[in-house]
Amino acid sequence: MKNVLVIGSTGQIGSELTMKLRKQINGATVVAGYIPGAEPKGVLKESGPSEQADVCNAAQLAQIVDKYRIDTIYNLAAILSATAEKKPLLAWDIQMNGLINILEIAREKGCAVFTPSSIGAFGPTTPHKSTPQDTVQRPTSMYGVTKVAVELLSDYYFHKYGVDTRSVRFPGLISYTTPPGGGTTDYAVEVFYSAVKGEEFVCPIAQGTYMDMMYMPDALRAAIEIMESDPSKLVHRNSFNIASMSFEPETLFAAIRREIPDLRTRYEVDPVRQSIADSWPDNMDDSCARKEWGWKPSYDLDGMVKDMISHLKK
Ligand code: VAH
Repeated sequence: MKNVLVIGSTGQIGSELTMKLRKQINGATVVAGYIPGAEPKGVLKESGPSEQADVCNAAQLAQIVDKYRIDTIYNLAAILSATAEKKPLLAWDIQMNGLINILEIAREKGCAVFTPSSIGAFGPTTPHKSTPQDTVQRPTSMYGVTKVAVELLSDYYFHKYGVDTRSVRFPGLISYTTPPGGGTTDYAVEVFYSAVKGEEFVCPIAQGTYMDMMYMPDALRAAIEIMESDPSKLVHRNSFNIASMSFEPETLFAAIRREIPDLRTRYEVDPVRQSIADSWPDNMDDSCARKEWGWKPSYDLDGMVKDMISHLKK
């Protein structure tokens, strides 16, 4: 990767991935793509080029790819699961019409493409424990429907046109830089802010609801390592299960209380997010990612909790 376009560069993943790519790849050009109203600010703006990049504007994307001779596109534009239930057509438009624009440009101009999938690509009939790499995918949320279609369309462009598409199924991502918006797993981020502010946290997800989660540094490393891996070793492409930890709210709260003992919590279950969470796996089997491109997480629950709290306290 030398010249990279990050679409959605001011979102939860994009804001940190853009900075990591700029630091990690010597001499790289990493273009921060954004939409009006979500312009890059501060170090994200000052540390490299940024361009308005609306996934639904193919001409605009093509012009950026030509201008910077982009060889890799990270497509991180998405409406997350809970918001997608409120705006299903917008989610379809961004996730699907946006993706076909990107894949057509990648086909014409020879770019590699990373469009993440998610645990949201599984549904109630998927095996919940040690969810296999290849299994039933009948999601019941619009977000999940788009993620299965993202996986299938990305594989189609690889098999039919040789476009170098690769991606991972992200667990719920936990970070302290840019809060997520409208996700089912967001509770696992929001509770940290309540804990450091000494506020009671009202949890929208019921006790006992297990979901795969991952600390952002591991997620960013996965997104880069898969794109830099040896393609001849890839049996799968879109998208690899990757896992690091699985917990239910009480387990997370207990880990936080080991650092902040007076954390107060109570439950007010949000039926929309709860039904989505119930349809998702408890934990994924990521043996294919480990075998085909050497995936290995480096943060466990306690390591993540300590690092999150130390950064948020600053
Ligand atoms: C969501 N954080 O909750 C996102 C993600 C795996 C969950 O897709 O919608």
